[in-house]
Amino acid sequence: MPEPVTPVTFPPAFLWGAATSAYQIEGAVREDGRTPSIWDTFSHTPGKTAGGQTGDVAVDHYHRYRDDVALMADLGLNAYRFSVSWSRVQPTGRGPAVQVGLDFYRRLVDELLAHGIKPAVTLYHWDLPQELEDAGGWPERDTALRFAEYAQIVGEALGDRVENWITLNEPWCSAFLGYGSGVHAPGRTEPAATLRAAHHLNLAHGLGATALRSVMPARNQVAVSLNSSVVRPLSQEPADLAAARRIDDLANGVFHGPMLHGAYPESLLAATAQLTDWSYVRDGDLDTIHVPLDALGLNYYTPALVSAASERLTGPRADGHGASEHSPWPGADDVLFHQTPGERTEMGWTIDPSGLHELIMRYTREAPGLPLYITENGAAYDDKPDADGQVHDPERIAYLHGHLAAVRRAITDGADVRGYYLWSLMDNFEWAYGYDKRFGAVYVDYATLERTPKSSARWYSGAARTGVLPAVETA
Ligand code: IFM
Repeated sequence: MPEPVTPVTFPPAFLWGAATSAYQIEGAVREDGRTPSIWDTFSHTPGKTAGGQTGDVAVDHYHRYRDDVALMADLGLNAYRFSVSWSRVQPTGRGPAVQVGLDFYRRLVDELLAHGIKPAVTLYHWDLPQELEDAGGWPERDTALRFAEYAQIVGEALGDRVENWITLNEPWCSAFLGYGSGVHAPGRTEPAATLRAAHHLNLAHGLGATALRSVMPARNQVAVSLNSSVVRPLSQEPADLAAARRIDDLANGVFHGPMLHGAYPESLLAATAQLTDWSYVRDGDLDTIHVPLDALGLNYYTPALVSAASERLTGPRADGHGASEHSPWPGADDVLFHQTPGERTEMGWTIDPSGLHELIMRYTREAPGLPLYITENGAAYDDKPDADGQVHDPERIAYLHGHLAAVRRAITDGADVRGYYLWSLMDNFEWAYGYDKRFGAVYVDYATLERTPKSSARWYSGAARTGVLPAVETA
């Protein structure tokens, strides 16, 4: 159903934010005691990222954070979601914190608050300290225990001034792309380790949430951000429905099962039984993971369309998660991914705001009463400045309008969505794709690091200032 084009008005307390993550924007990777994370190692390994690009400098936010906060304030944003670099505050992933590392985040938070911008801190956005990967990484239980210690350190440092907390960002990517297809750091391709990693990420979430609460004021909200997929079957044939169910378990149920319901889906355990016996799920783990949440973060870009294949598939999948000979979907070697029809962004991802509405309504049913935030949504385009130095990105404006209208429609339909964080505030390091995929509302000239708000930033600013979506020009 096309989204409405007439004025769309949001509730007065709605958060209008933008999101980023540490490795994608900070740079300064060797400063103030920071040690390498798995993304430093991965991006410096030949052949792992486009053109060998790294986050060494990124957009130098570590030194330019004051300007970046001023930019957000100029745009009228009232919320900002960023992540903390674990390697900056606890360089070996264990032991005492480095105060100078924490001080950077204290200064950033103070700057945000001084400009009336509500910070939301993500503790883990994929950048595990390399020493912890050397000790086995997320497939090892100890990594979850280390995460709890780190969560407590950051909670103690910032809990007095930050109310909104997110334990993990998109644990699916950490586990399934990091240890399954290997297109993300640490680049391992081990199906059984993928599922072990998923469990220990879940455990880290539960332990981390509890650690945060032990040191923070009770008013603070603890959440997790899931890139839950909207998985659609190609047909209503039983085999295609079963294929969609399998991918739904691997994309969604593996995380929301234990987090929201205290159990892994039986169908997931059955489908992966050839690969793992799940014996690393110890007594008490599911209770730990099933810690009550104060909110749920949903990240949405595009839906998935799948069908059953008549035979076992090998080689790259067209599932939108990068090219690898290794599937990120353990136990689903007979599921085919299809390109959904419609216009696509520069990532090749089909634009479908109805998927965001569907996702929000699903979690409204899956977690009744839990406030929801859209913690990421946005689009990459091949943006370039015009002769006048301005960057016009009408496609991004249309994307944002369509998706925000879908959010509003979900609110009308009974969903409790409290805020929206555009991905991303500014162009940045798009992981294995390097710097060519520009997701920012603010254009970054990578030669000078100069920031220029795109026309979408001004459009979004209008929405943030008024709570009403500005009209979209149609060609
Ligand atoms: O850039 C990423 C972000 O780090 C996590 N979610 C998806 C974005 C776009 O790919």
